[in-house]
Amino acid sequence: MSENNLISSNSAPHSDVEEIKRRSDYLRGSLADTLNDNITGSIPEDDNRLMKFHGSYMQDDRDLRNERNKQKLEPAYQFMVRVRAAGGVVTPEQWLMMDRIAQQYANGTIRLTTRQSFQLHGVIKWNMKNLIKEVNEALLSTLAACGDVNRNVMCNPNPYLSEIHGQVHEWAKKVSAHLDPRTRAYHEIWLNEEKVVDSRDGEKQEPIYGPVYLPRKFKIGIAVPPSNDVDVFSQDLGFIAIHEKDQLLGFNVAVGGGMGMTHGDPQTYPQLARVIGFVSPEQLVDVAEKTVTIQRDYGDRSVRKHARFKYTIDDRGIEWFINELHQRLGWKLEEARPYHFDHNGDRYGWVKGSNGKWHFTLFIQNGRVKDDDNYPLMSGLREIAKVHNGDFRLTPNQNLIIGNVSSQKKKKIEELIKEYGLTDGIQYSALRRNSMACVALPTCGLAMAESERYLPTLLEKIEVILDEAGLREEEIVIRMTGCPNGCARPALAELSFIGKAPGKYNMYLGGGFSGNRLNKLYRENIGETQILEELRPILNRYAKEREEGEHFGDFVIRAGYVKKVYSGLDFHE
Ligand code: SRM
Ligand code: SF4
Repeated sequence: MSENNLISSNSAPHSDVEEIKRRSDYLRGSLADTLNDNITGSIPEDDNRLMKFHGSYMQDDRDLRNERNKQKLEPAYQFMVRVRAAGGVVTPEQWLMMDRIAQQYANGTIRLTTRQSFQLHGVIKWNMKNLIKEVNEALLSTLAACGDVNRNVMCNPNPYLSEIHGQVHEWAKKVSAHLDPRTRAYHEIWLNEEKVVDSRDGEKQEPIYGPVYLPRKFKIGIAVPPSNDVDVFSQDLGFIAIHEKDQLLGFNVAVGGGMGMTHGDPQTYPQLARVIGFVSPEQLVDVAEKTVTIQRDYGDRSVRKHARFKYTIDDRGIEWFINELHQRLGWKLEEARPYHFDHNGDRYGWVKGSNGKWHFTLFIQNGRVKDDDNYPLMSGLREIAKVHNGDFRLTPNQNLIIGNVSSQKKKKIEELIKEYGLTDGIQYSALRRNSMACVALPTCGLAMAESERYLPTLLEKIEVILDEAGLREEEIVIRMTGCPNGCARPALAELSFIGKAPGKYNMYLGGGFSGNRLNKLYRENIGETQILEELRPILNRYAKEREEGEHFGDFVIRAGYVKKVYSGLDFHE
């Protein structure tokens, strides 16, 4: 790789983070030493930046922040750890390991994320090394779960088309492994590996990323139509599997999606990925690598807010990108093939896959796996993992599939589901079954408002309106985030709430039911009373005036509440 390739085409001074990465010697920094420092539970800012590449963030418990401040104590520092597996597929043994380390080193809960990973919260610095070692011993990893690299590769966990899913999942794993950072820093710091590589040999250390990695995070997801559960249009690079009669033909390629924005800054916006062509399965890894290198070389390294791939594409134009990609590949993408998405949510309960195995999709409210007095979810899953010999699949909607259950084991697993009262969400409204909320308070340092802890309460109140209107079984996609970074992909929901300040949200309407259209701001900075006042007449009108099969997101556009948005460039207009 030439040195030129590693330098952003942007001539503005690079951000501080670029300097930290460059100085870090391929993500080593002084992490090994600061982890051993017994004086404070925190780590310095430079190391915290690098820590993200190793899959962890330093946080503090925001519920305790003011009180500790008053008492002149340092914040209650703790770490969030993200554990990833391409497509979110893990074995029962890996599930049991996650369960054990959640109890031993974290806050006793597991968070299933919107990118099919696990998160643990509340880990203290001195437990980090053991935790990461145990994750790796179970053949999972935290490397590149965060940071300016390719993140967890998402893949449709579809139990309906198990043959195709199996094949597509294999490709997701290949893309993921190909784009893993190659630095041995991770193994040295966490797994006590001796440093043997000469750090000056950049080609060996990071053949794809180079010494400064990417300008920003990069995300890849693979959808298997008719399900768009991975929200393929929200990905930096999305692949849409094209299949015919259980035969995988290849993938359409979509580029330049993303969700993050900043309130009040029209230079930032959510964007939909655009489909640019078709490739065969064997060409997939090459396309992913070349796309990543284009973003490595042309992404903005001076302004981090503007450093995502969607801005590189929007600034230079999609034609520029296609030409650059063709040049680097040395061959051309074929014309995109027809496909159709029906929905981006999960389908719950038992289903028999085409491989004869059974799959049960459980509803997990906002992805939080824990034991409550009247809902022992975590214990139930632990007991299932002890007898299960198939897999567990984390869905992109924060739910969980007990996958590949053999006919012999089905009865036992059904008994355990019943014994622990585990639910496919049937007793809830279809709105709740199609809901997602990001983590937000108390752990997320960027949260402006509650999300995971508040959405269930808001849903109860909206459900009263739904019941009155006869809409309880109407599937409506609702998402909430505590800030505009968009971790629950709110810009793609038919109805969404994005935190503005404590107790205040911006309300958006009009996203496409299959995740193919952005929503639009409807009301700004409103609290619960106004949210319910605004929603009641809209839902009542929807109940009375909707056409056969018309989704809520389409109705609010037809009824004139908001305009259609198919490009992020129109999001703020
Ligand atoms: Fe996210 C940052 C949680 C999926 C866009 N995200 C964060 C941090 C790490 C906060 C921070 O930087 O201090 C959050 C940790 C909170 C906590 O306490 O756990 C956080 N993001 C999450 C998760 C756990 C939300 C969830 O409830 O599931 C998801 C973990 C995914 C994973 O397993 O890898 C998560 N984040 C997403 C998604 C959705 C997706 O990837 O499909 C997005 C929008 C898609 C995109 O990237 O465009 C997303 N997170 C962001 C951003 C905005 C990036 C940008 O373009 O500006 C930030 C802020 C940042 O990076 O500076 C962020
Ligand atoms: Fe935190 Fe904002 Fe992401 Fe929610 S959307 S987890 S508040 S960064």
